[in-house]
Amino acid sequence: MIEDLIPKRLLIELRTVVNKLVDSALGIEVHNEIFDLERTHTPLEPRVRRIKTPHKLDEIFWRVLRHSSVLNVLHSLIGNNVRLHGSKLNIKAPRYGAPVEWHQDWAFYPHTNDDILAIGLMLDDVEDDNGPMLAIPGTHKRPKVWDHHMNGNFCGAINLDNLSDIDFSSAVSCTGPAGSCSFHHVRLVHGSAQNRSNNPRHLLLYECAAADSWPLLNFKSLDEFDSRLICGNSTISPRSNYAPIRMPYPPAVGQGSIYENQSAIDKRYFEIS
Ligand SMILES: O=C(O)CCC(=O)C(=O)O
Repeated sequence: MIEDLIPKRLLIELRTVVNKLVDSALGIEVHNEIFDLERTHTPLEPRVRRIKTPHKLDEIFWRVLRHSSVLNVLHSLIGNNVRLHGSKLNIKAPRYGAPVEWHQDWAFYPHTNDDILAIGLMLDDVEDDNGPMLAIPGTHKRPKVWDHHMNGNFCGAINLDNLSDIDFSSAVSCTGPAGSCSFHHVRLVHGSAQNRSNNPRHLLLYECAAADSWPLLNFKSLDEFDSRLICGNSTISPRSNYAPIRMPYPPAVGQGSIYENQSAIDKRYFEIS
């Protein structure tokens, strides 16, 4: 966690853009390319759970990511050559904002090496009662990808059946004032509970990979790939290191966002009310 990493003025500009995007969900009936919707969403009373790929929607998302304070941390953690894998803005509205079940990001997007992290930029003050991201320290160092399958299909959540080697009571919460950022390794076990407070929690997540870490899935074209370079240079010589891999196949019954993937699970850790 780094508190107050993003300057206040930039944060205010970012929030204005985010509010406009959220407002544009009025009239939307079902999940689409941009919006993932709460189960209780209606077109007239929109309830947006996620903006799916904000970096494709407004240049400000790139400007924030390339802010020198963010780049300095990226350089120190995964080097000078870094590519954006993806982005998302998870919105937990007051009282009903949905939980995210325990998972490792690595189960969704295995690469040739695991020099990959996610930045979680808090757009609101995050406290213990508005659904902070929770992480299980040290799990990224375990030589393991946990089982994220259920009834034969990928489900985007760690299968809790017969699970005895994760101590969920050791979870730490990523809290801090708006403008703070968490940086978590791609193999870290993490999740978050429903927002039961009266305060919103908007968390902007950027998935960042060392440029020589190539995805094992969904490669579209070299031009598209290189267009996501955040800093430094790209390479066509991927580096590989040993990290256990379990492919997310057969695909989830609920394809789409992590929330849609996890809708198929029959055992939950975090309660929904
Ligand atoms: O929004 C959160 O609290 C967790 C998000 C997350 O882990 C994800 O979307 O992959």
